[in-house]
Amino acid sequence: MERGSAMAQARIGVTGLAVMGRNLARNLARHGHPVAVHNRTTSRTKSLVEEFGHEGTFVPAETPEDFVAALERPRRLVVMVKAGAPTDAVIDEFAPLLEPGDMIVDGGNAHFLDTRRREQALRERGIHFVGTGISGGEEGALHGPSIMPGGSAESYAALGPLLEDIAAKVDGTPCCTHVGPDGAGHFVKMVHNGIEYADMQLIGEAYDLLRHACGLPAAEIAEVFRTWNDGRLESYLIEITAEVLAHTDAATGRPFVDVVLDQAEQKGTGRWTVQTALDLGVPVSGIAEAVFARSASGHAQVRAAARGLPGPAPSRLEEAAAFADDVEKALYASKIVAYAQGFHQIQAGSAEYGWDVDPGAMATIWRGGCIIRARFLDRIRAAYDADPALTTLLTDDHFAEALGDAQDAWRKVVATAARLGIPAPGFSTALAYYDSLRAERLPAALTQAQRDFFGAHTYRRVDRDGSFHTLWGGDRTEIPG
Ligand code: NBP
Repeated sequence: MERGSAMAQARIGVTGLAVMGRNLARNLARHGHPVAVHNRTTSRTKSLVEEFGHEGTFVPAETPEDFVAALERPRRLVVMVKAGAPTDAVIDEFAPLLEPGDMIVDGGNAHFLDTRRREQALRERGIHFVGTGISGGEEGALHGPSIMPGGSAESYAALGPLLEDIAAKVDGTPCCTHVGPDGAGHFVKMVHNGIEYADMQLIGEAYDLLRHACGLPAAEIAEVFRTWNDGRLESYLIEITAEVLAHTDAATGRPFVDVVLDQAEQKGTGRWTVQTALDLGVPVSGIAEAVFARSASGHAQVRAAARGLPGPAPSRLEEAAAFADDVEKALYASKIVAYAQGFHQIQAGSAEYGWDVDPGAMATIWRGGCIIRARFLDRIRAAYDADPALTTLLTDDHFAEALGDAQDAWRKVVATAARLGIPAPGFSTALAYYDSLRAERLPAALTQAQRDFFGAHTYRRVDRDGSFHTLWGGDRTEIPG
């Protein structure tokens, strides 16, 4: 008898039953998929089955051997443990128990280069390794996340239907699709998180400007965000911003936002996005500013040392309602830039690693389940539907028109922030990126000339092919480079 065939009763298994794994297993069970459950510390497995056993068919396993034996073939084994060394430890533990054709699905937040390494090692043993981005936090895992699986097409054929079944749905379309081979899923999830950083930073700046340029109280700004959420900015992040700003701290009676320490933390996926973008040479300045803004907020000592530095005399804008409209436009325009940069990075990563990622499909699966879910993503999908080879989202008809409409307000907001001494790095860098791409000529020409001057790095000319060097230390004649 084949190993495990007598006991194989689960369609899929989840090992690692902390918040994410537990909820993912429940989601699978609720959708009628018998699910084997396992955790290094057995008490988590027991409590899951005790508390939620009535929700579906759970097959608890105490040992890795029992867990693997409980899975029907080809085995689908989902790993939901801490990213990094724990994921390698779990793979090393389970891989020897598997057979060719089986699948290990890593649903943790792995770095895509780790996923590439693991996929290659397991492929040599005939095991499919499916690095899968999962977004939406613990609520998403339970009620329907956005799922970004990488790996082989063969593994997606066996796994995709289950994942699509438990993913969020928008207009009946699952927020899950095969992203591409090896690290593609985790790469796209990483950029998703980077975009999330940028989106949150822009929202933070919008709030800060309304608060300090106009002097609006938090509760009134909550109303502004509620109104925005009825329009083109409709999104989960705008919605929760209104909720947070309307919330009063029970202990002090103050706006909740005023009692939270203003030092943002990060788990690292934003930083990975920027590091990877640097390697790929893609300017994701909106994401980078967002990551740096969080870093700057956390440097309490440096901030304390600099606090007394001079700034402009305090003043307030009189026309709060008109300025709020300008901020809405600046926010929409800056958001277009942040997404354009993120999608540029996805296309660059896809080209570098040969993944053939479909950007329109990524916009489609981010419409629900994940933190950046938004009406806006329908627009991005439409842009790629209209032109699958679109070079930059900025030139899509809808976005180009929105940027054009916004630009006066956008410039006014950035200028106002500078004049009043209110930091708005996200709005500013987005506008600078927009103007950089629009520019007929960039000072990069001067940069290149300087590089040739001090390092003989050569330059190309606007009027002739080839590369050239000027003899700066000599008679300044030009020679071929
Ligand atoms: P954690 O990231 O807190 O990891 C805890 C789990 O890892 C427990 O099941 C723990 O087992 C297990 N584990 C560790 Br730690 N070391 C292990 C080892 N050497 N061998 C076996 N198991 C080990 O759990 P989480 O917050 O549920 O997240 C799971 C994954 O999902 C992570 O990669 C995370 O980045 C990702 N993710 C999380 C979220 C979120 O909102 N939390 C969202 C999206 C993705 P134990 O019980 O025996 O200690």
